[in-house]
Amino acid sequence: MRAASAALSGVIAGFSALAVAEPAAAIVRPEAGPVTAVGGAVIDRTPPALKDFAVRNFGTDDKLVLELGILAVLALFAAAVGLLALRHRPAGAAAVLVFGAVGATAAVGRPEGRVPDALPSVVGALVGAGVLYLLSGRLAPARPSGQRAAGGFDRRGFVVAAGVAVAASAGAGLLGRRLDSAVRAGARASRREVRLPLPASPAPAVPAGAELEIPGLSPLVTPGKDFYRVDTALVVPRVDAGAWRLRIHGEGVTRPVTLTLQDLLDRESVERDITLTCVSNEVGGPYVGNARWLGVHLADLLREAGVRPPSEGGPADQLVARSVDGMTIGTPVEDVMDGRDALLAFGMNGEPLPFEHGFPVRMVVPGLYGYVSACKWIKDIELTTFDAYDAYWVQRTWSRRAPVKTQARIDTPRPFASPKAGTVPVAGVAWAQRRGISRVEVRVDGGPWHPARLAAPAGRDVWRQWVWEWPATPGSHTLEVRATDGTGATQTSRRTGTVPDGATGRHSVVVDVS
Ligand SMILES: Nc1nc2c(c(=O)[nH]1)N[C@H]1C(S)=C(S)[C@@H](COP(=O)(O)O)O[C@H]1N2
Ligand SMILES: [Mo]
Repeated sequence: MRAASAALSGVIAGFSALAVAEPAAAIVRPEAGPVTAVGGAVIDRTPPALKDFAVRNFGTDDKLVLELGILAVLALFAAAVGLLALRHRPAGAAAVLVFGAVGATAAVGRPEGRVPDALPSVVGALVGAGVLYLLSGRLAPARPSGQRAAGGFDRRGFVVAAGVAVAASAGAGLLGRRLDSAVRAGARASRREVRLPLPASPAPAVPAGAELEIPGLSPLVTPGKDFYRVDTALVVPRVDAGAWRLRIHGEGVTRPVTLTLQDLLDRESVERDITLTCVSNEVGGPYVGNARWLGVHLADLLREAGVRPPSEGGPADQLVARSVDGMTIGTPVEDVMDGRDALLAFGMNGEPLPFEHGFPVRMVVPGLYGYVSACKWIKDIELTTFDAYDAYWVQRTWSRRAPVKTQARIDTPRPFASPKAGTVPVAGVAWAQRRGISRVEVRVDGGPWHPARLAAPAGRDVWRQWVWEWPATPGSHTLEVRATDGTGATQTSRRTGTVPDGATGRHSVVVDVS
């Protein structure tokens, strides 16, 4: 009973510490909360294979799983610290402070971490240590003069103290939520106030027949709420658009500039349909989406700043984009300036960027995987060289350069579906940004390849729907697809993993026709 109460007092102390640290983080910086900070540090140190595993198995929930994991580990340690405090009160309290130090170190050590980011963890740890000290005091054996048996303790006193600690912590936690949403309200209001310009250069008209409208097939344009999300941010940055600035500087920049959102909105805007793909997308995976982006041509801004691409003798071959949360993304300057629609985007599907997708401004570069092109919550662009600097994922064994590989995906039928014998539409999407898709073929059980019918092309930077009417016969069958790009190159059948520069191989689906 005493031991259980001791473990419980450790858990309560941990709870109090977090309940105080989180409101403190809402004031200092949301990312500075101890759980978020430790989670971020874990993400920064996660080997690519494990990160890929997490993205693959938990998708956008990967971060929730990580935070729950951290809380579970913390609860176990807290219980152990409670038991330690039973034997030696100061030692228990000191152990809580050690945890605070871990949180503080993680917070300050994050890419954009500053010394004040230690504050939430420090304050939380002090409160936690105090709570543990008080509670474990209640667990001291009753004095011989007392009425209770030796080895007993002041049960009532403990329950009251524990109740007070829990109630006070819950109150602090609720206050924290309030503070946090107040902080976010400013950013939300600034997003509502953004007036997107009419595009000076509208997206080319989508031809009739670009959308096949087959049940289960991905729509041509992915709605924002369904658009995949891959990033390292445990808390989505909520940038206040009014305070946002973008700086362009570095090697070969003769006229460095700092731009406001209004500066960008006032320029000639460009609207384009561009398909974005993640390098962590497995063959047949979900991390690809197509949106209508609104923004400005990045190349024009770079020219005005004096930047020349390497092919014109410019000294910088790498453009490093930095986000407000410390992500760094390195893009070939040549690619950004070769005439493709490399955008600084502020609109997505007719709205200001959603916070999850980079509000107020992100980069979008057709033909490059997101980790080498699509910096969300961008705040800084530095011109440098690939020799001089490795960006975040490159430091973690991914390739410096990563053009998107040609891929086709079967959307319908789903794996292990059991369609009825007869004509079954096999349909999906194929993409080869910059090159376009010229052919898609399907085969059954390793038999001959059948050409699929392609939807009308909406541009070579846009994925293309396809369908093949399959005369399905009863039994188990394997459907397999391959795409050929606009240069005539057919995607390789060789299977490789996502690391270091994107998966290859053909998507296949097993179905059971009844
Ligand atoms: N700031 C920031 N930008 C980022 C990332 C990130 O982790 N942080 N992830 C990149 C990766 S790996 C991809 S695939 C795209 C995904 O963009 P989306 O989440 O809008 O789909 O964003 C890129 N931009
Ligand atoms: Mo990605």
